[in-house]
Amino acid sequence: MSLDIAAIRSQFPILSREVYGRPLVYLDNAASSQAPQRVVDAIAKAYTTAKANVHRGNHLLSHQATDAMEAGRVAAARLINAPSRDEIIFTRGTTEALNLVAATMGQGLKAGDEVVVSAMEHHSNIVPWHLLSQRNGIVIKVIPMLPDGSLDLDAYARLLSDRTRMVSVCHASNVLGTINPVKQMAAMAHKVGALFCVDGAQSTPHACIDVQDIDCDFFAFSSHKVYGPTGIGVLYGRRAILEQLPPYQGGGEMIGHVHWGDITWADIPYKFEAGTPDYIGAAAFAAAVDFVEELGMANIAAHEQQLAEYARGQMAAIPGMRFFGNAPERCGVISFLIGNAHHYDTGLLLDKMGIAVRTGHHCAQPLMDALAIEGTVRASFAVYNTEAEVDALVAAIRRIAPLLDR
Ligand code: 7TS
Repeated sequence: MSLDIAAIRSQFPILSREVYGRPLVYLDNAASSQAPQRVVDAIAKAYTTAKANVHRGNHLLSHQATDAMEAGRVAAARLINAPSRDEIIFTRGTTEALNLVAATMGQGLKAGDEVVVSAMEHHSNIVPWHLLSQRNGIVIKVIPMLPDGSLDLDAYARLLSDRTRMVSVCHASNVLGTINPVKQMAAMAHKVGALFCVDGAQSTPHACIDVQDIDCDFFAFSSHKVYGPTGIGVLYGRRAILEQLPPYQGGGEMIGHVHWGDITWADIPYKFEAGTPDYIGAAAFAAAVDFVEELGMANIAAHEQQLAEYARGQMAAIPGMRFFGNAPERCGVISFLIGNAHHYDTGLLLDKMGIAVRTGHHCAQPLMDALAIEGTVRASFAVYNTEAEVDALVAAIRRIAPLLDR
């Protein structure tokens, strides 16, 4: 099914705003996508009709707020085909979800145990493991990349051993766009008895996710990149593992009972949700899932893929254009430099022309080291982007290229 992009755009009032007197061309979706009106409405509805703490009030507003949040959990489970809502833990986002995994399963690791990550990880899938290595001496092993920006799976196979306890990799790279073969990689990890965690921050907005098919033990993503509100994200965890893990943080609602010297934990997922959650964010996320389901993720992915291919084709004709990320399987992320022009200068000039892209190391500094660059300019697409916006980007690059120190 081809999508009616004009009708979709009309659901995003922000897309008709201007910046510096020019129409906004928003191509920074890998950082944060925009939210459709129904998400904004869900937030407003919660604030105006049922703002009350969840799971702890015996009054109507609290019941309604609880039901709305739990509907968000059910929607999140559906989005990634989790077997049950109990395996969906609400977090602040992907970062907190990955910290939760490292902090809890890390308690069972000892010096010399190995955790495998990849060369293209976001800092949120590097630093929590680094912190753990400082605490208990685990060893971090890194899967290298091939020249096209895909992972070297032969090297991955060689890294795995009976010392490997965990493999944690991104499903899609936020810089290169590379989509990693996580199903195959999960099977390889499980063969040596390791757990497999997927950072799905960049895949969940652009691909049909099925955690049961991937057969991963953990899967993390952020609502704000999937047309949802900020401040809320998800960690999926396999039930048997979540039930064994210790809690992450302590506080209200994550307990069975608390008496001096005798504390028990709540059942999953609440064991991992200490304190008042972002119940309005969770409720509004259901509206984002509704938006995605109405369009169909396969249709969204097809539109973005087509747009990215069109953009690559148009941009490739610009003299001096350098692309980063040429793996055969990629999502709608294009990282580039114009000759040796600084990414920051390029982004600044594009911004003045109304085009929002991200510049810099994209929180993936080890990847920048591997590419021997400081940063890139990144254009990233969402379902509401159009060929006309790509044309605007290409025209703007052609216009600014002569002004840049290349
Ligand atoms: N993992 C990947 C692959 C990401 O791209 C990001 C955010 C995160 C984890 C962290 O997500 P958060 O919601 O907890 O912050 N990536 C980006 C980006 O590429 N530009 O801004 C944020």
